Amino acid sequence: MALADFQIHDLAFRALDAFQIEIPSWGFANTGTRFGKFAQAAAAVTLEEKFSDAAEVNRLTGVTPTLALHVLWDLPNGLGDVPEVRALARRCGIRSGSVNPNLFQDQEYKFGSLSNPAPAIREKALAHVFDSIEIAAALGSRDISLWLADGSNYPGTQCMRKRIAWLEDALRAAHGRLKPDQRLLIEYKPFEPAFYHTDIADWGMASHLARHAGPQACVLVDTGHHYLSQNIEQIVAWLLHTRLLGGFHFNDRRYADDDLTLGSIDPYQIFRIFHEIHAAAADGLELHVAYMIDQSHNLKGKMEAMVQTVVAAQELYLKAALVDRVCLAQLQQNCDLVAAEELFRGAFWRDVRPLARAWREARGLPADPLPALRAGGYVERIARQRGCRGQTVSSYA
Ligand code: PSV
Ligand code: MN
Repeated sequence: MALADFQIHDLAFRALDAFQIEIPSWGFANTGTRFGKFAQAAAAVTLEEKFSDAAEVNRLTGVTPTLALHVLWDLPNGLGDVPEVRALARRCGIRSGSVNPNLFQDQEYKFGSLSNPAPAIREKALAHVFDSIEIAAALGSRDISLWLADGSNYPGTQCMRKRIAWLEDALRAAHGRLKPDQRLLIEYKPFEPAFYHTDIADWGMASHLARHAGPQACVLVDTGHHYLSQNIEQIVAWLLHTRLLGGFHFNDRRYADDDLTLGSIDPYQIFRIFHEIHAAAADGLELHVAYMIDQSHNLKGKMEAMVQTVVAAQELYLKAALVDRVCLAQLQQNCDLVAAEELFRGAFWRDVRPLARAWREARGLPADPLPALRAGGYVERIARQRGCRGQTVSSYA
């Protein structure tokens, strides 16, 4: 028997109350590709501007209370910047979110950071991770999101096994510095900037390193960090099963790590990922999944792209929450393929926008955040105040 309307309403409100997503400070800054960067007048340069933009997104959507920080870009003086970040967070009503060490920009990291053959460079990289853990602790941030650009460009130029061992040692040492409530999220990526081998190339390698590091380490899935046609929801199912799913960096792509807005190319994939998570929760798994956005809005307006992303994430999460799981389990058990698939796809095709609007109104939020952003004049105001300063950050995201 299909779910009754009142059950759907109830399920939807519970799902939306539970859903929050973190926005990245770098999503508001000017970015581009290696071929060029197009500066936007409204782009944020200072951390104060990034916090202000994040606060506006949260005011409109109500589900983005935290801002992910990249240490080198946002706290160039490390711990010394913590008081300012704390003050900004207080003033803007936005908490500091995950802390991202930066082990890919310094010249020394040309041949790697934690898996560089030179012990002194490995030590420098590890010291930066230790500092990042301290920064996170001082800011009250639970998660340290670690992505390494380490790898090599040509066969035979590096010993992959030695590099595994160096990574194991470093991540275990980093784990030893975590406070009891902190987590180390290990992000994988198959290629770029390294084009022959990447030291943490997939979820299996990340899982091994997390297990080796210790119980507070887990895996971070960036949806853009997979080969084309890879079954990401199956990876998610495995990480759920092995209790290693720490969180997501959401974005969409057509070709590689394109960093397009979530759901712009393949919303069904995000729905399928959320379905695995809802199903695991329904089966009683205790989950601590951090949902984060990691996008680079090179052409779209930063604020619009961010609000659009948050709304898309909410809607896809909601669609997946409304899968009739009891019925689906029965159909799966009976191998009733077409009926199971139709039920599943039916949930994806459901128009959940009226439910999302009703929830926002009930929570005192604008029913439609994107038109509300356009009507509010925030973007025009910051564009006037900030002007095109042409400053950019790394094009990797
Ligand atoms: C690397 O492509 C990545 O996904 C990592 O998460 C970085 O921290 C982020 O992008 C920075 O742009
Ligand atoms: Mn990422």
